[in-house]
Amino acid sequence: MRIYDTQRSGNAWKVRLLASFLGVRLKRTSLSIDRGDLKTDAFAALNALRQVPVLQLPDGRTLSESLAILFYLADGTPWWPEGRLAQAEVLRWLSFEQSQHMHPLAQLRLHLALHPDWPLATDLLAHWRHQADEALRQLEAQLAAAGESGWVATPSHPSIADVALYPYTRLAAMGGLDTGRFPAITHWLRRIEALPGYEPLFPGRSDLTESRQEI
Ligand SMILES: N[C@@H](CCC(=O)N[C@@H](CS)C(=O)NCC(=O)O)C(=O)O
Repeated sequence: MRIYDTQRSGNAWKVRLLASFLGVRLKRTSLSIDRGDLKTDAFAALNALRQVPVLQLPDGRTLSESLAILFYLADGTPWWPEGRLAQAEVLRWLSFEQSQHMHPLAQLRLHLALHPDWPLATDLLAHWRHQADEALRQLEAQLAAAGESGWVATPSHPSIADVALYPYTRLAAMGGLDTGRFPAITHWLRRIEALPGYEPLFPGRSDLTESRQEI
């Protein structure tokens, strides 16, 4: 299987991270938003929304949307729990990630760290900060309730909800948000990074996780 990504995409990092935890080798085609690679007709043929990540199956079919790809890779493994209620709980937190968490955190990182030159209304920044803080508070409360050994949506083995929520939480500081205020989040980030197979945003280069540049 092949992943189409960009080097700094948090949504694509979710997919590479899970593949790495599962020991699934993905071939990689890294595109560049700055170079305009996502605007080409060739890329639109892979994903009409012109967004990464895209997973290409060995027979050429493609799948977009990070959470759909996480499910595709995780089904039949411990990262997708058994039982209708446990699965629904994971879906609840995946929905939270897309509707409350990812957008404000990703936009703050994009505008404050990756493209500070892009024009932006200041009230939008304040709006995203408020939303991102609220999302982090919700995540903190959930992790505190889950206890030292619990995970976002599951009690004993991490699920794709942890993988989905990890990248933009880990990258929050680039958007001016201090996750050190949240002890349960801080503990959870460390536990994820200690799991066998953990792969940083820039593979083999943990020092570049908060890089503002493509390399
Ligand atoms: N809901 C999508 C969001 C994907 C997304 O926003 N991808 C960004 C990179 S992190 C992208 O391709 N941005 C380019 C654009 O929208 O023009 C997912 O979860 O995969």
